[in-house]
Amino acid sequence: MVESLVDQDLGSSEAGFHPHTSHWGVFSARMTGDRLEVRPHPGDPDPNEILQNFPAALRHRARIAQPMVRKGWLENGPGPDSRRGRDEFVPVSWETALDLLGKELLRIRDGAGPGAIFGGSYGWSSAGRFHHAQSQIHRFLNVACGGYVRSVTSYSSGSSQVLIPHIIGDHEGLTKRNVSWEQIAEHTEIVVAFGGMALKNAMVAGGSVSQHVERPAMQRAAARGCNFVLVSPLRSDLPEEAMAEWVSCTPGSDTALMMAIVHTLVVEGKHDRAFLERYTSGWPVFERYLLGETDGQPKDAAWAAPLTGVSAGDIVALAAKLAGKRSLIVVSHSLQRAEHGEQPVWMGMVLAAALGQIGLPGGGYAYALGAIAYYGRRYNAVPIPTLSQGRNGISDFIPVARIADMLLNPGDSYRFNGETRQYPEIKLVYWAGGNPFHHHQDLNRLRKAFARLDTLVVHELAWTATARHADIVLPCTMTLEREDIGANSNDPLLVPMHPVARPYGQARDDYAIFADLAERLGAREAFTEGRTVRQWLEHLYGQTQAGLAEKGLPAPDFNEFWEGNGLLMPQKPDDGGYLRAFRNDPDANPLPTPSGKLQIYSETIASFGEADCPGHPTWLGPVYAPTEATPFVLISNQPKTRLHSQLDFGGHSIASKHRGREVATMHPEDAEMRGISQGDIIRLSNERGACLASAALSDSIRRGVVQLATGAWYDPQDPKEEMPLCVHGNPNVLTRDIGTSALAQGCTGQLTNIQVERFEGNLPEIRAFDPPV
Ligand SMILES: Nc1nc2c(c(=O)[nH]1)N[C@H]1C(S)=C(S)[C@@H](COP(=O)(O)OP(=O)(O)OC[C@H]3O[C@@H](n4cnc5c(=O)[nH]c(N)nc54)[C@H](O)[C@@H]3O)O[C@H]1N2
Ligand SMILES: Nc1nc2c(c(=O)[nH]1)N[C@H]1C(S)=C(S)[C@@H](COP(=O)(O)OP(=O)(O)OC[C@H]3O[C@@H](n4cnc5c(=O)[nH]c(N)nc54)[C@H](O)[C@@H]3O)O[C@H]1N2
Ligand SMILES: [Mo]
Repeated sequence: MVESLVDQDLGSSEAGFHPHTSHWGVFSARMTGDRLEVRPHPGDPDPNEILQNFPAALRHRARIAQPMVRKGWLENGPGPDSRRGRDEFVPVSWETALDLLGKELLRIRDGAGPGAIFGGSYGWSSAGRFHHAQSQIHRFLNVACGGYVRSVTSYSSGSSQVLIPHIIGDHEGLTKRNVSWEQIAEHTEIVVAFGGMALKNAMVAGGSVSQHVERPAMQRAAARGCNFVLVSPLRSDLPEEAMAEWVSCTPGSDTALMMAIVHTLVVEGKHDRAFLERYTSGWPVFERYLLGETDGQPKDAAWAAPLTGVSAGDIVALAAKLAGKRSLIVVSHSLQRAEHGEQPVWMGMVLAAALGQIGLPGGGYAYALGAIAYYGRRYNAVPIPTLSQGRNGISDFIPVARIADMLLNPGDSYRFNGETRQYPEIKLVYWAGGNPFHHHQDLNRLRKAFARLDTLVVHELAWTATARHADIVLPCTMTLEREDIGANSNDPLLVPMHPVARPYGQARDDYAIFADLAERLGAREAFTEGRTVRQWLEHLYGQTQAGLAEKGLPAPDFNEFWEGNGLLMPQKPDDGGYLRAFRNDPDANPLPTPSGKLQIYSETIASFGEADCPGHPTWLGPVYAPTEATPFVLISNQPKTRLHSQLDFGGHSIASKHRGREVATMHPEDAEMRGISQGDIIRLSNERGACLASAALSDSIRRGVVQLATGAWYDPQDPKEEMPLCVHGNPNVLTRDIGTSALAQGCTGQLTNIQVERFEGNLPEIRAFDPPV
């Protein structure tokens, strides 16, 4: 299905257009005076509109023009300070900024030691294999500071990354080399997508993507007669092309729904006993639980109906539709980004195992398919360019979403993946390429955590709330202002990324900033290895070139690649990966789990003794049941018109707002009861905070649910207050900062409970995109 791109032109041959790429697709761009034009790759069957955030963003006033130091830090030096995020900034020269920061890094490195530096720096930054901010900052901290406390797992898949190795095996293999879109188009008879496969999400891929194939693949499958069933509180989680049946469920209830489907299969004798016997371990223990033999509660359709909001009849009918078919169970990342998020991921595997299709073409379990464009594709057969990060002298880490806990509770112990660990004492946090005021939960708590630091350093291209909370803000270039190589291990096109515009103001590349800082720490040569940016690109390209040569394929030299329209890399066959191999011969190809099989029961997890993640999938009760004070469940999912918070000031993102606010969707009947009309400004609140949004009414959302995408920049009405109102619509002022469970400690940002009312006051101004004083 992925057709050849060799003959396709990136559009760069037309006067002034330069090839480039992004998380949103390959494109070419042209600057005429101050006007930027962006054109998607002509070979992309379904280009992503997010690309259209670039033109207005490139020279927007939200960009950072020069280095800045927070006034309080400049006057009083490093130290805990509750003025962070409330203080003024003083513009300084690069020389001064780097001298101050160099001195501060030396003070920490040679005093408290690199174990007092948190360099996790989580975030998506921008595409490009060399100017990849995470690689740059980690390499710098390793080479020049002796290391840093890092973070493990991700906000995306914090609980599945810990769970899956215990029960299935390799997480990367499960998501990236398993059931493909090509297989679905050809073979699948029924797809049940828990949390959906929304095109808004599938259109994004970290690094680069040259073809958006999801829509045509679903269209082809549906035209062939494949049945799509969407289980979600939002109808838009599958595209129209899938012609899906919509099962509207209560948020956080999927585990119960899956259990009831399996219960129905078992009592009707329609589960695949031969598969369970041969390929899984622990089914008998789970079956006793399922049938109610261990706790007196059969997990049948009548039990699940009130929990899920799906009628018992519909559950039984869904089980009947699945039995005996080439079925595919999809569980989205979002389901595990909530309290007890391990359970639906585990139970999804059990459901797929009970249906017996795992390992067959187009069948089985495709965790996270459709969440990102690098899932469900073919893998490249040659390595893509990768910058070495060096060796980290510090072994300590935290699960990524525990950052505020760490800063607020140094020395406290916590559980993670069967271990009892201790939070380190951090003095300095260094961020490049991420936005914790986008990604983290309970932002008022995060502000308190950041107030504890001696120093917060941020490299940013724009005045995000994270930059506004920093002590030292260093302006960096945006991707269009530098040269790089774009690639993704699941996309065949290697892209020469030509610069399109000059750096904004005094902005510099992260690499150049780190090189000059490394000099102040006596490590310039070790950091740069004496290479210019162009020499690094040639060096990194050499990894792919060598891979091609090794396979006896044409391996153009760097200049030829650089002047060309993208290099097509060979890909591995669409072979179903390790699950297919396991199915074909489980003795020769056991899974990398303790039993070598799918673990329906895990002795290892049971031995950890965590009440919130027992040894087999368990219904742990509703977490997000409405209360009188907070009668709604808020879904804060990924935004359609941008990637996270990136370029929220771009044209496409701004156009999706109403009266300057982010739009929140709710059911017309819920709105009516509260006197809310389409376009009204509403106030969303709970015990942790409050924000404004603009109301959109739709019957494509379940009653009792409100949806507000992430990514509107945090905009406190009065930053001096302890719990300021965010006037723009950042849902993370509402979400709870708690781990999924003691097993995985994943992010739980997707769901929370809230109150909603019409906002009656004078509408406050949006200042998120104005540079600070
Ligand atoms: N409530 C809630 N919260 C969530 C989620 C949710 O579902 N609900 N989802 C979570 C998920 S899955 C994720 S992955 C996270 C995402 O969280 P992040 O990845 O932190 O979000 P981004 O907005 O992509 O942040 C990237 C930042 O890097 C900057 N940047 C871009 N290019 C460069 C560069 O070259 N150099 C430097 N120094 N900076 C650059 C951008 O301006 C931007 O501010 O959010 C999580 N947060
Ligand atoms: N346009 C765009 N695309 C993106 C991103 C972006 O920021 N913008 N971010 C990318 C990243 S980093 C990631 S990790 C992926 C994230 O991929 P996901 O986590 O899968 O994406 P979300 O949009 O957060 O959630 C998908 C849907 O799950 C549904 N949902 C929420 N809770 C429940 C529940 O309890 N049960 C059921 N059945 N459904 C539920 C919501 O309706 C939501 O629309 O997306 C990627 N794609
Ligand atoms: Mo993510």
